[in-house]
Amino acid sequence: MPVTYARQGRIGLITIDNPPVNATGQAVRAGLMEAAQAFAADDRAQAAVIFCAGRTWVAGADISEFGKPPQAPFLPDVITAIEALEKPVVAAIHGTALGGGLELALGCHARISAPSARMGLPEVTLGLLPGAGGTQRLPRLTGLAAALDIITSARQIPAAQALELGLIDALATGDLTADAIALAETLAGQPPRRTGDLPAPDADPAATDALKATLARKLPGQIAQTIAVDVVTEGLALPFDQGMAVERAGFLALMDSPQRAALIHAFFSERAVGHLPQLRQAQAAPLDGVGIVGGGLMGAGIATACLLAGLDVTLIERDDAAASKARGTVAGLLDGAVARGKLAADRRDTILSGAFRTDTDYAALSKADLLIEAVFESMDVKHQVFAELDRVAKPGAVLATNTSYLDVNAIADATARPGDVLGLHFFSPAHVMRLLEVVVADRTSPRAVATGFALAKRLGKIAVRAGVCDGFIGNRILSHYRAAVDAMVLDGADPIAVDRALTDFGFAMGPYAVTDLAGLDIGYMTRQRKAADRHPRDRVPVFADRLYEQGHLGRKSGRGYYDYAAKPPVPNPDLPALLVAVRAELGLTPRDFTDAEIVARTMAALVNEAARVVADGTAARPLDVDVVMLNGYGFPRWRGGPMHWADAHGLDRILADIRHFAETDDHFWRPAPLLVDLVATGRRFADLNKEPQS
Ligand code: 3H9
Repeated sequence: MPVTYARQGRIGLITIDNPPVNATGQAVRAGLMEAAQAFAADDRAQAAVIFCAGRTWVAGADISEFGKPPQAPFLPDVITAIEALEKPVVAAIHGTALGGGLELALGCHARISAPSARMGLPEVTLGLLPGAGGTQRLPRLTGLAAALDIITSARQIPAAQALELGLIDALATGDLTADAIALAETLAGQPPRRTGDLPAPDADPAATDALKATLARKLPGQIAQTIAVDVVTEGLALPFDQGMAVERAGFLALMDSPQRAALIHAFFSERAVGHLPQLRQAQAAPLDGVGIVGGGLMGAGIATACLLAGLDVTLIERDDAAASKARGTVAGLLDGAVARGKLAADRRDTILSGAFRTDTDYAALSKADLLIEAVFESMDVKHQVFAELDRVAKPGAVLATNTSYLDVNAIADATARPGDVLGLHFFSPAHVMRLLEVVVADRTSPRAVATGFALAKRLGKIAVRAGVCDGFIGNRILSHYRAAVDAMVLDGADPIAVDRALTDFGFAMGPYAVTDLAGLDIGYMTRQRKAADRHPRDRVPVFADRLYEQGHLGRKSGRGYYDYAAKPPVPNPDLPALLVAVRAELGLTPRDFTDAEIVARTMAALVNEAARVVADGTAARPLDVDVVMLNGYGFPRWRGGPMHWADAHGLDRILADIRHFAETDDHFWRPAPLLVDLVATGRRFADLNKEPQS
């Protein structure tokens, strides 16, 4: 039974026990209804407390039920029934009270919380709005501005702040159970204080309009946040019951939206990436000490990520000057974390005087459990580093390379322990970006893979397993869609228009703004590296080479596709002439591209290569690709990732596009066999998302 009712003296005790997070699935809703009735009928009980077993209070509605036929009793009705009870009910909150969980607490007549608890209404992150009274009860407790902030930001507020806002009535000072029962004792025999009976706060149209304008600017394309604002304000202008009806209508409308499906796909995919057979079989190495080789921006970023997570880090550089520079970089990144409120100033000092050490002797790494190499991208250099690591590392230490494209099998060959070697591909800035590709080479042991995933969890990152190939999952797909946008620019598209079309689609940044940020030298070096393998029909973005050769490296030189002397940056005024000259030189007749064609070509290229990445096992499943693109490449979360988007858009339409584009370039536009097969058999990428077997 996920919900039980008992009594202690004159206090009824309702316990929800539905691991892992006490979500209000159908059985919990039915159980709560029954428990409320049992309490109502129990003449000896004069007040009740709702507790949750396990690690948390209710973390929300059961998301896995969404999109399936709804089953009574519905959560708003359950909460309304509890609120309507004639005897007071206290919510005793620990862990996280989220979504429907917080709404359940709001429907209780008093709330007490463990000081460590956190509360929030994260429904908008799932493309929904609070649908069990949150839009109408929360503002009655906290006021309108705070409620709109909590609902639209989806942030979790700490218990102390919840107390200040009036969201809860008390913080437990000792044992939560005892304190909650004591609170119920004080309320026993009194009429219950129903949140729904409290007066609604006054409307503030100017503030509401300003909030909606900010949301439209910050979250282009996303609908849940603005609809939530409308539902809150429209509902509050009506009597409570009618306000609840407005909320229900808004909730159900969003439940049917493609954005809800996409965001919930993202939620479950980010958890499913860790469901791998290797991880079940293996115990990760301990992570007490981490060694890092190389203190450039990447090495320093990885060191900072580890230090912020409380790990001990020893960083090796080639000489004292480089070690001292690396120390300065890490100190600067920690300062940034202090400025952003992510780290207390005194913790920074403790880290720099204790947990963080630099050295020039590899022997200093002899005690580390995990060693991460972040040196120059050259196989010779990597071989030297790994030979050294093999020499000094203790038995069982895991050896990782942060390479973004080199062959991890070949790197492992430099050691006598290839089972301990894997790739850990961090994204820059490594202490900020959430994605970590865990690159599994042919001989990498399950223990090493488990260590990569354990590190990601410790650092608050999302790990995705990737196979060995040039670019792994993300950069390999990126290089393909880069080729598609560059080809459009060669054929007449304006890079600035390409950026705009793709940011309008929802990408965080357009490809040319991204190039400016990374530096045009990066792409230039990649093209140089790959020049020998280039097919005669591969199209070379000569315009990008030309910009680089003229010293325009993007942001770092002040000019690339955009001119950064201006604030905000403007398109590089010399770019149109440069493009005209390059096209003339190549004998190309420019044509116009609509935004729709720009998006269609970009997405077709992306999805086509992603299908190959799945088919050859570089990504375990389509959902792994989605998680990589969402967390490392600015793909719009509300579109669920490229594979989810492709399923929703129609694989047959994408295949038809590819075949159409192939009429003018059948070298680049070759349909991936997996895509052809899925269309032929009427399947979708989602059909391949089951748990991998190996
Ligand atoms: C809502 O409430 C709508 C209402 O307003 C109206 C209704 C009418 N349902 O994240 P973890 C699973 S919308 C089902 O790894 P953590 C999760 O998939 C909901 N399953 O743990 C995972 O399964 P697995 C509003 C859920 O400690 C396991 O639990 N609420 C749910 O890192 C552990 O999860 C939210 O949006 C759920 N609600 O973090 C809260 N939640 O092991 C969503 C989790 O098979 N949840 N699971 O992979 C969270 O934010 C985090 O899970 C939480 C714990 C912070 C609670």
